[in-house]
Amino acid sequence: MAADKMILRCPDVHSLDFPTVQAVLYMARLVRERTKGRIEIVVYPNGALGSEKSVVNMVRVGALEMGRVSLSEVVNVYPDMEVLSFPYVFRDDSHKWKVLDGDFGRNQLAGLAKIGLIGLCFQESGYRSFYNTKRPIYRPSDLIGLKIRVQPTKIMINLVEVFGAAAVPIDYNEVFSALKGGAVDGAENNLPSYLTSGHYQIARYFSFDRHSSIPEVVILSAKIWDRLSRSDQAVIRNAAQQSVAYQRKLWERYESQSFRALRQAGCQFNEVDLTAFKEACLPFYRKYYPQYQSMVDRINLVQ
Ligand code: GTR
Repeated sequence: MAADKMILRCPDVHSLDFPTVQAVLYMARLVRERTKGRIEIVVYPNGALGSEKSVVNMVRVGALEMGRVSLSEVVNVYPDMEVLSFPYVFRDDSHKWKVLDGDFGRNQLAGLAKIGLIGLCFQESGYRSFYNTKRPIYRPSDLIGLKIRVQPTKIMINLVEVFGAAAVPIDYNEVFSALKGGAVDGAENNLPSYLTSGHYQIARYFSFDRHSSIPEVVILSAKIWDRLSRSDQAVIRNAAQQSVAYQRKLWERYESQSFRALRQAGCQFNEVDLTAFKEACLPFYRKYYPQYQSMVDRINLVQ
């Protein structure tokens, strides 16, 4: 038994109670049961195994078996997926999940094989909005002069610059001290991350512009995958698939609990002029259209 036991380590930058982590734990339970303990997925929360960038690289070369990362980190090595991180690319949640669960999303995950990754599933990550230490943001021009931390990707840098702020790419685990020390004035993320990272303690203004909804991705090393039997591969795929609905439900609850906690903590929330934000994205789309127009059209066609 011990001889063919396999441990699949799966790091996550979030804490144990976060929906991304809980969903992988759920998946781990299913895999353990269905392989009678032969395959064990072990979760490493709180960024214990390094930045998302290094996780993606390690999983690609097989130095690490799995990872739960933001799609933003994957597009750094697989730009084909960039379109899913475009601003306002989804009409609403239902459109987003039709795209991700449908042919489009399935093909995107399958494409990851080209870079040595098995894309197991997407996860919900809500909407990213701006928060900062200085003032409420109502329209993009309110961002002018602010230094905003972004995920280290071309897309996020371009987007924040199009809105008029200065983009400062840094790894997630360094943002708290960058905010505290004043190296950045703000950042952008979903409500649960704003809460659990502690950023809300320093950046008190959260403005709901909901510019992007960048899915999370669960990846597994193709090098490890090739060593698994077909039936073990099927067990893992099915468990990942089953964890998706579970994670989405957890997300919904966790997001509203986070909102309540943040309001109680005295953070200031405001809605924005959405039309102004969407209009400000036109130069962004003009820049990326030559490469991505057909993909954007395919996403728009999903009903
Ligand atoms: C969160 C995401 C993390 C990380 C973080 C970031 O929403 O869940 O995986 O990518 O954003 O901004 O770096």
